[in-house]
Amino acid sequence: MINKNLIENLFKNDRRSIARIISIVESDNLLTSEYLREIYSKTGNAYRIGITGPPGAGKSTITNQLTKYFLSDNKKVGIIAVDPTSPFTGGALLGDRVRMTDIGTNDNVFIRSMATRGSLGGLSKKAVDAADVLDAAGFDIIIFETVGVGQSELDIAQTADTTIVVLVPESGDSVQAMKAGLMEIADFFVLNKSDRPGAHQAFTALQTILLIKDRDENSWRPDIIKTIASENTGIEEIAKEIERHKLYMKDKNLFIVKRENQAKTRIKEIVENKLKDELWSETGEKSLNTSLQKVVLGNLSPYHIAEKIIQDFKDRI
Ligand SMILES: Nc1nc2c(ncn2[C@@H]2O[C@H](COP(=O)(O)OP(=O)(O)O)[C@@H](O)[C@H]2O)c(=O)[nH]1
Ligand SMILES: [Mg+2]
Repeated sequence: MINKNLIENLFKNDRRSIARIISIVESDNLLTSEYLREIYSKTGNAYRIGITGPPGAGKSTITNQLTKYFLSDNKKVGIIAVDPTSPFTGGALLGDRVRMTDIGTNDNVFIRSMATRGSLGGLSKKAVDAADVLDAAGFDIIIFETVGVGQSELDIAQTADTTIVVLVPESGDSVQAMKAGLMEIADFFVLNKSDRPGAHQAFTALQTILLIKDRDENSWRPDIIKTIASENTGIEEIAKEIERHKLYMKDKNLFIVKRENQAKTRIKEIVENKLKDELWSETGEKSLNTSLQKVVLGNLSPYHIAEKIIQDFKDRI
């Protein structure tokens, strides 16, 4: 059963209710769909920014500074930090938390860390669900901070309206990023740690890679913003580039298309998850287990068993 009071308080931006509903969304699948259905009409107003890149590139520092910038513009900011590379739960982002304490105590900021518990795929879904909760609670901006290493982080980044890829001057970083698929998802790049040696060469190398990419005259061209996040240098430029990208999308009617694509991906994921859950609910799992011996002894092929399980499933629904 959902708690209507909790939802009423969520709409009033009550912090405890926000935290409570995000916890429910993180842990309980059945209640999740009920809560998300109930709050959905209040979502869609927050602008979603994805910040991704290799560990240590300065994503948390940028998130922190950018949040301060938005706060000075009277915006409410929700932050969802996802770090599946860390084996710890909750405490995974302790370092980030310490650094974020100055914004963490602000009433107009809500920070949620999500570490990996079980599957990575589930993590991106939960992060997006949590973003809906923050959206419904009235946050103007939602920042996803994710480590750019695996498919799941790419998924999360793609649910953002503007995706920023953070790189640093370390040799080969841009080549690595290209391999990891980060180049494809970046609406623009931030070359952080521009105080480090090699910053200029890294900038030129990245520029060259971007030039090679085939784009027609009218399409959006990802820019590169140089920053020294730890000194708050270049943060305003990031905010302006986000705004420029947002206006470009609205201008070309791409914003709606982007949101439609996000909805499509999400609906597909929900359908697939629900089907999977139903499929492997008791009977499916049982019929699988009873068939294993036949497969191992060579009597029946895995394809044969799979077809039978699918047929049984179809008969059941
Ligand atoms: N030299 C230098 N260090 C930075 C800069 N930005 C962040 N750092 C430092 O780099 C380290 C990693 O930053 P963090 O924001 O935690 O990176 P994340 O793992 O991408 O979130 C921290 O010690 C930061 O203080 C910068 O522009 N220049
Ligand atoms: Mg971080």
